[in-house]
Amino acid sequence: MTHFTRAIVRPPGATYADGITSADLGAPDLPLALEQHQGYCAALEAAGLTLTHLPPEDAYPDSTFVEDTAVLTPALAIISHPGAPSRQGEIHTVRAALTGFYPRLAAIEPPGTLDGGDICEAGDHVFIGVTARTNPAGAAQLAALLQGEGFTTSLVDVRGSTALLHLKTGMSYLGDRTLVLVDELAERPEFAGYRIIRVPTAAAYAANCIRVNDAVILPAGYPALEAQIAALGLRLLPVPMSEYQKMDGGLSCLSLRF
Ligand code: CIR
Repeated sequence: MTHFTRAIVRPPGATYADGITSADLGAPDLPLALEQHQGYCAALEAAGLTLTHLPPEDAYPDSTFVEDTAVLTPALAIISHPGAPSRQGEIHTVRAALTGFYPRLAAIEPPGTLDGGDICEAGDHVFIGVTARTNPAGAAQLAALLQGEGFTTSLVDVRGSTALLHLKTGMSYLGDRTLVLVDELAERPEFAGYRIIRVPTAAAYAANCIRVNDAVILPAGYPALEAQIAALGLRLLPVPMSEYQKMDGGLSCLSLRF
């Protein structure tokens, strides 16, 4: 498992409630979202990371979801071309921040589109989701770049799903060939041979969690999943995420970890 030392984060801005959402959970409360963002940052720091805080960008209501703007490997940063036109301008400040850490950068180019939330790194293998946001051309460009960095890749086409905005909306990799999967993904042949922690539909939001060094950061309020993760010997760092769930945001998408 990659040892992470850093993460890039960006708090939601004043226009946060204008972002894209399909969740029917009401408008987000910005002060509470900012408080939850601080809790999320504290969890990343508790897992050992040093944070780079980008300033809010009100021109891009969804720009707090920085994970969608890049795919990071140990030696190469790949800037995405987000699938939602309203999000494509988010990449510029992220690229500028990554330039300070990565001597080598690449980019997904149109007509390819790709959101980082569709990319699930599982050790030397990377699952690339094909969704409404990541098209086959973007997936193919990323696969070629990752193969050049020594990764194997496979595509997971979830365009038939109404519940999964991104592939990682429904899955996470915890290390040691262990995946957290929502019911809908649990039987897919792409994941045969992995140890699977299956998350029932009622707890589906928690399937998007992140392994960071010896810890797992996961949405607060899912005790059954916490118990299964604790049984793996991993430290639990639960964080409240309600104001991000309202905007279709998974926990992973609030940071770029490297
Ligand atoms: C969007 O629809 O693009 C944002 N409202 C949510 C993006 C969440 N990203 C993620 O889970 N990787």
